[in-house]
Amino acid sequence: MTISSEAQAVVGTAHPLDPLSRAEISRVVSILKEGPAAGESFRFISVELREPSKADLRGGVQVAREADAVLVDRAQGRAFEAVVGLDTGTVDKWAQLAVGVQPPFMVDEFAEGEESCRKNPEVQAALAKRGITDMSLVCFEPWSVGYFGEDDEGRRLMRALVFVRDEADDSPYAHPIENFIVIVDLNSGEVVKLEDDQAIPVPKASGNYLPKYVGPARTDLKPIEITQPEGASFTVTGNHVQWADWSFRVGFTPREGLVLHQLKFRDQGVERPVINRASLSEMVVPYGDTAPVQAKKNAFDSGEYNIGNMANSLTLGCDCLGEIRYFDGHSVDSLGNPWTIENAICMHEEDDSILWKHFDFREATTETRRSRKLVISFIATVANYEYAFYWHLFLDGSIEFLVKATGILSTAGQKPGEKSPYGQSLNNDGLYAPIHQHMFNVRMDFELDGVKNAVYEVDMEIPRENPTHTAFMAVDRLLETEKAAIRKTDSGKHRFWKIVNHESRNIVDEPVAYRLIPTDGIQLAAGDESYVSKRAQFARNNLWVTAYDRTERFAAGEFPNQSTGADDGLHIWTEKDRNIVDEDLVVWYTFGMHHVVRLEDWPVMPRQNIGFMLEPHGFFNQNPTLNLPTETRGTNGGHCSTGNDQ
Ligand code: ABN
Ligand code: CU
Repeated sequence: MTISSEAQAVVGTAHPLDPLSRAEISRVVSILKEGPAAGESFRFISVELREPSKADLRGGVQVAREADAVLVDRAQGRAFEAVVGLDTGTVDKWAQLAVGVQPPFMVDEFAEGEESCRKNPEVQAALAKRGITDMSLVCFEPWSVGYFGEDDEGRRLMRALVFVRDEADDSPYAHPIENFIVIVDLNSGEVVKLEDDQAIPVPKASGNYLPKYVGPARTDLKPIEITQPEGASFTVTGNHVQWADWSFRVGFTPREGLVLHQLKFRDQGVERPVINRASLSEMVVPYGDTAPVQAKKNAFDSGEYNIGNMANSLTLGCDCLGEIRYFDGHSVDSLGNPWTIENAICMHEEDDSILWKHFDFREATTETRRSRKLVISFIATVANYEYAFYWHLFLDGSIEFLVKATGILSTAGQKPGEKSPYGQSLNNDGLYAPIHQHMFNVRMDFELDGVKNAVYEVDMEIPRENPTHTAFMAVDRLLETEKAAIRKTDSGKHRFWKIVNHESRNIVDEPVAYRLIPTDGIQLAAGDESYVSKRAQFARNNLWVTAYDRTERFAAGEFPNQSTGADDGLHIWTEKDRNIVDEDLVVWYTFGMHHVVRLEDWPVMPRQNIGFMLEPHGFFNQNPTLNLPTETRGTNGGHCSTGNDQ
């Protein structure tokens, strides 16, 4: 029997990497409210596990259970960071952050900010002038104000994009009210500014996708049922998962959502560490359109909104199919109440076609082995878009990180008859969707066969001596320091990167390695002089490698909301140019989707896949999957080995 993580925490048996339980979150909140956060004006941004140091974890000592908390005092308009000891019941750190540091939005602020706009008489009057009077149908979409060189006077600001619906479940994104922006101070609820410029007609045509608008569903698709009569092949003990040769711990944070800890592969009976910690570290979605409202759209969906808090409760047969194991995500609302996203993470096995095959044409024998993957995923809704994040673990030691982008385009209005060069017209009624990019950064604390690793860039080269004109080779170049390891993809050179352990050698006396296959390795299109590029420097390049520092967690820095980009993030840390050869290092990969919108993305976007692969590259001495069973439940007598004695 497995017991819930909450029960474990209460009886004091939580693993040091288990996320805080609801009971622990409540305890942290009480300790803070009885201490420095006593005033009514304090609001909670996040309460999460303060992960123990690697040294403590490795030392196997009894590790103190600690929490990191971030708060805002609305009265002072200042943010605070706290460290709370759960065993001691003490506030071990209480620090006021610099003026202007704005932690991510709290979920409650979305509704509060929208309400502030809706009830504001000036906003109502301005909308009435545009012929819009039913405020219940108006949507104020709570974007962060970002940073565009203006002095925000330390205020916590929301920049609401405005849409209007025909009825409650009409899609608002079909009806943008262009050139109309409301800026709200989220601490005071005050409307600070109304940008009410050139009115253009609100596009009227609907963009609905609900069954009631679409009509009867097709009936020709027969059911597909996934059954595992003997159950799933994984075992789950608390947050620890063992599946085939893989083992890991499942984590969840408000900022990152799903986290994988201590990912290991059992090779010939030996547990070999691969990655100590892996998660989505940041995202940015900059728009390329220069129209006044559009040019300021650049959402840092992790750092501005805490994408883990946006996780959906997943449902069987819709989000995930098969023999599912769910994990809940625990967070906190702004008043300090523990809040559970049930079934925030889903885990299941999927068939994955063939893994390997050979037909011996001389002997007329065939050997085929099926591939399967373990899928560990969560799906976040960040206002208009959905992002489904998947870690796929394969039997041969490969790992895939996959993002499916779906949901609804962020739209704009243009004068009827006009066609913006910066976007795709979606109808003939003034609706268009500007070009943009979805940029992701994944942080991977590699520990390939141990803590000390190094990274090589591998390019295809044509040797100068090439008498046959057919020569090409793969050439390794060691990336020695952090600055040298700031790299871009180069498909012309078939570039990839290799993470190695020089101390651990394979059968041919080469360092064992994993390679990072840099698919979707695009770079930020916005110019270096733009504000968004200065804030999202992680997205100017694809590869970054840093010497491990537990405080360096997020690619655009700890608090990117309203930040200038001048103080924190990968571009600042790598200025130190630390040695990264045979060190404890962290690999950061930036990839993305250059979203040239198409008509088919409307009114709801069929998923677009974006991601990258990590593959063993001399990590094993040969294909590690020769021991896969030949038996299947297929129609050929249940064997994928024909003509051979079994
Ligand atoms: N998709 C950008 C966004 C995220 C959260 C809230 C508003 C807008
Ligand atoms: Cu897009």
